[in-house]
Amino acid sequence: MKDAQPRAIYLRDYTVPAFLIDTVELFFELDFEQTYVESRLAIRRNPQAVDARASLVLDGEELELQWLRLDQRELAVNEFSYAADRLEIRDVPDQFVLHSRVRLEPHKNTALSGLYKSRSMFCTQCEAEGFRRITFFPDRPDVLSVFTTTITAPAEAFPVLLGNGNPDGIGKTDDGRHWARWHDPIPKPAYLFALVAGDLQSLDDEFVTRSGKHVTLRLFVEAKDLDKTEFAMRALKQSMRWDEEKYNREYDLDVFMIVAVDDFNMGAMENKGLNIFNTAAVLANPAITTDASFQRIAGIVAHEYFHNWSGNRVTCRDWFQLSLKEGFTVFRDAEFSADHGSATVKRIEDVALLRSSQFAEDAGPMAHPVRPDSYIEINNFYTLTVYEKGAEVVRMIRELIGHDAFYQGADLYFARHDGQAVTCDDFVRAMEDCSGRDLGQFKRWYSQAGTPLLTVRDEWDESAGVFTLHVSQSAKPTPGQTEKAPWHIPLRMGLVGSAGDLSLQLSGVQLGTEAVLELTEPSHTFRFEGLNERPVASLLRGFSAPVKLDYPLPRAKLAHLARTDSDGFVRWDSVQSLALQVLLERIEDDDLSAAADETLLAVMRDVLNDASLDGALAAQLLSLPTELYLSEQVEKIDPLRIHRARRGLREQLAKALRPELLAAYRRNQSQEPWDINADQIAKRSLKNICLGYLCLLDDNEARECAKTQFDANENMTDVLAAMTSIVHNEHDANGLLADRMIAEFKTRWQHEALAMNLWLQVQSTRPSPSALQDIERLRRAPEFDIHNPNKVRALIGAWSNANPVGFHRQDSAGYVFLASEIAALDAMNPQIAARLLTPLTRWKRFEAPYAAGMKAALQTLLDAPSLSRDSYEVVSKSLE
Ligand code: B3K
Ligand code: ZN
Repeated sequence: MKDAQPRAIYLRDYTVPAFLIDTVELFFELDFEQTYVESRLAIRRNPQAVDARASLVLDGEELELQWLRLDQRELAVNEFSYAADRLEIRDVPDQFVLHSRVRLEPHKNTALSGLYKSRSMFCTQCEAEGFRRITFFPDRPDVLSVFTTTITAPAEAFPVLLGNGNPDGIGKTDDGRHWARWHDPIPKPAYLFALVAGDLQSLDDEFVTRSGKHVTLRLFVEAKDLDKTEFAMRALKQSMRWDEEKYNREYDLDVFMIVAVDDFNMGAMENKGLNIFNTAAVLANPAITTDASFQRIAGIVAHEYFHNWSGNRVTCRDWFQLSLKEGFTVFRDAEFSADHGSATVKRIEDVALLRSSQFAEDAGPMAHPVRPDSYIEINNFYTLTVYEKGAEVVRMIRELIGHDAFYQGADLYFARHDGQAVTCDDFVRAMEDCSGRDLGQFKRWYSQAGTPLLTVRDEWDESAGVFTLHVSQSAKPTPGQTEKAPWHIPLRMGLVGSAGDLSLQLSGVQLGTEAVLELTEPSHTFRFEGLNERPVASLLRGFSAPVKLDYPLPRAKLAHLARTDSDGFVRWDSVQSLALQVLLERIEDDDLSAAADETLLAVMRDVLNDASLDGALAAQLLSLPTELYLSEQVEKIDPLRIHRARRGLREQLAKALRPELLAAYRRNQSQEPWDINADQIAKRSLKNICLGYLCLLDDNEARECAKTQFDANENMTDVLAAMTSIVHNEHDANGLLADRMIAEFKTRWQHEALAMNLWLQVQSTRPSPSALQDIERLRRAPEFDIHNPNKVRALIGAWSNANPVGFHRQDSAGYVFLASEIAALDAMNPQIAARLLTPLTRWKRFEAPYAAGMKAALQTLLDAPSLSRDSYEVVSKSLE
C-alpha cells in the first residue's frame, strides 16, 4: 500500500475551505524529458473559515519542489513542510501571493492523471484529484478561481498549444520554442483545468448562439484521424442548440474545443472550453465505427458539452455531491438522445444497463448511495450508481412534480447557483420551490443504498367491477445500512383490457388511462372501480422508478401486454419477463432437450412478421435477457448453467423461427447508400439480430449470409455483426471461417487502433471454456498494449465482464490470470486496475467452487506487498 493504512474520508467531516484563491497564473515549460510549472496564486483567508488562524495547507503529489516564495520572499526549508502529499505553511498573512516552481516528468506518468504524454502529445486529466500532480493547490471543487495559463514548448514538435478559456496571446522565442497564453474569465475549480500540446490538425466550425454570439468550434486530432471528425462536430452543434431550446443554456466563451487522445482512463472530460476525449468516444466514420458507437459518441459529446452548465458553471461543493453534476448530466444527455432517435429504444437500453449492472452494484460489497457518505479513493465512486441511478433520481423528480415545474426548477437552480459550488440538497430545493412539493422523504434516494423491491398482488371482484392492487416495498440490507426507511416511489401505470387501455377510476376519482401512483408507505392498497372486465395491470410504465418488480403474471397475460400495451417500455419488459420465466425454469432443470415455450415463440413470431414495427424496437423485443441479468435473478450463480440455458433457448427459437428470421433478414437489407439515420440504424439492428439467431444453427445458408455480409465490407456495423455471429458460433466446427474472418479483419484494419479494439473484443468475448488461451495469446500479441486503457478494456475487461463462460472456470485459472494482470496494472495505473476488479467483487453470489477461487484471487492481491489506495479499497471491502 502507498499509505500505511488508507483512511476513509467522510461527508460529515466537511468544512469550508480555510483559504480562497481568486486568481491563478500558471507557466508551463514543456519539454521532452521534463516540465517545469510555475504557479502564482493570489490567496486570501476565507471569511467563513472555522479557524481564522489556520495554517495554509495545499495538496501536492509527486511534485519535485524547486522553490517557494511568499510575497516574493523565498521560504527557507524550515518555514514549510512537504510530506504525505501535503504542503503546509504556518503563520501566513491574511492575504498574500504564493509563487512556486516544481519539476515534473510527464513522460513517466503512466497513471494518466495530472499532466502526461499520450503518444506524442501532452495532455491532462485533473478530475477528481489530478491537479495536485501538476502544482500545489487546494485541490477541492469548492475553491473557484480565475485561471491564466501560459504554455511554452518546442515549436516543431508541439505546434498546437491549448488551454482553458479564450486565446490571449502567442509568440516565439529565439531557441526554437514558442508560447501561447489562455485566459479563462469564468471562475472554476482546479479539476476543470486542462492543457494540451501536440502536433494536431483540426476540423473548425462555428456556432451562433441564440443571443447572436459567434463561437469558434475546433475539434483537434492527429492528422491521420481528420477523416473521423465530422460526426462529432455535428453532434456538438446539435447539443449546443438543444441546450438552448430545452434548458435555456447558452455557451459562454469565444471558443469551444475538443481534443482526441488515445490514452485516456475514461470516455471524456468536460474541462472548461477544452474537452478532452478518448479517441474511442469521439472519432467516427462508417468504415470503422458501429451504429452503437455512433450513438454512444453523440451521447458523450452532448454529455460533456452539457456539463458546461451542469457541472462547470454550477459545480459540486465536495466529491460526495458528484451525482449533482453526473446524475443530472446523464439525465440531460439521455433526454438529448431520446429527442434525436427512438425514445423508447433509448429508454430500454438504459434500463437494461441499470438492471444488469447497477442493480448488481447495489447488491455487492461496494454498494453505496447516490450520494456516498464515505470513500477511501474518490475515483472508485464514478459508478453506475452515481451516474445512472443518479439520473433516475432526477427523472423521478420530473415524474413527481411534472414537466413544467421541473424545467422551471432547472432554470431556478442555474440562476440561483451560477458560479457556486453546491450540494444535491440545493438541487432538490430549487425543484421544491418551483413545484410547491415537499421532497423531504424523496431525498432518501440520495442517502439510502440498495434497490427497492416492489411486491404487487392483485384481486378482482367480478360482481363489483373492482380491481385491487396491493403494493408493498422492501429492500435488502447493504454494507453499513441494515434498515431501510420507505422510499418515495412514483409508479406510473395503466390497466389494460382485451382491447387496450381502460379508463382509471381510483377510489372515486377519474384519472384518464394512465396514472402515477405515489408510494411513500411500506404498503398501499389501490382500488380501481367501474370495470367491466378483469384487466391486466401495466406497471412501471417508462420504468418510472429504479426498482425491482415482483408481480407474477401468467404467460398469456404477459404476451397480451407484449402485443397491446400502449407503453413501448412495458411491451419490451413483458417479453423480458416472459423469457425470464422460461429461462429460470431451464436454468433450474438444466435440461437441454426442453421444448421452447409456445407463448414466447408466438410473441417472437408476431414481432418478426410485423413489418410495420420499428425495427430498432423489434430488435430489442427479440433480444433475450443477458447472462449478466439472469445472474442477478438466481440464488447462486452457476455461469455455465446459465449460459447453457440461454444458448439452448436461442437455438430452439432460431430453429422454430428460421423462415421468419430469414425473411426479416432479407427484408431489412438497405438498398440506399450508408447513412446514420434512424431508419437505417433500425434496419441494420433488426437484420443483425436475425443473423445472430440464424448462425446458431448448423446451417450453410446462414453462414453464407454472414460471409457475404462480411466480404461486402459496407460498414462496421454489418462487418462486426457478421464476424461476431461466426466467431461466437460453435457450429463452425473446424473454425475455418472464423479464422479467416479474424485474419482478414486484421489485414483490413491493422493501422486503425479503434477497429483493432473491436477485433480484440470479438475474440475476448467468444463464449468458450478455452477463451483463456486466446486471452493469454492476445495479451502477448503486438496488437495489445497494457499502457492503453482502451486495449485493456477490449481484451481483459470485456473477457472478465462480458464472457461469463470464458472467465469463470472451476479450476480458477481465469481468476488467477486476472489477479496477476491487475497486480501488474496497479503499479502503473491504479484507476484502471481498480475498475478491473469489479467481476471479482461479486464472489459471494457464486456457487462454491467459483466463489472460493474468486475470493482466493482477491486475497492474493490484498497480501501483495504494495497495493494502490484505489485497489485496496475495492479488495478490502470485497473481503469484509
Ligand atoms: N467528469 C468526467 C469523469 C472523470 C472521472 C475521474 N475518475 C467525465 C464525465 O462524467 O463527463
Ligand atoms: Zn459527466
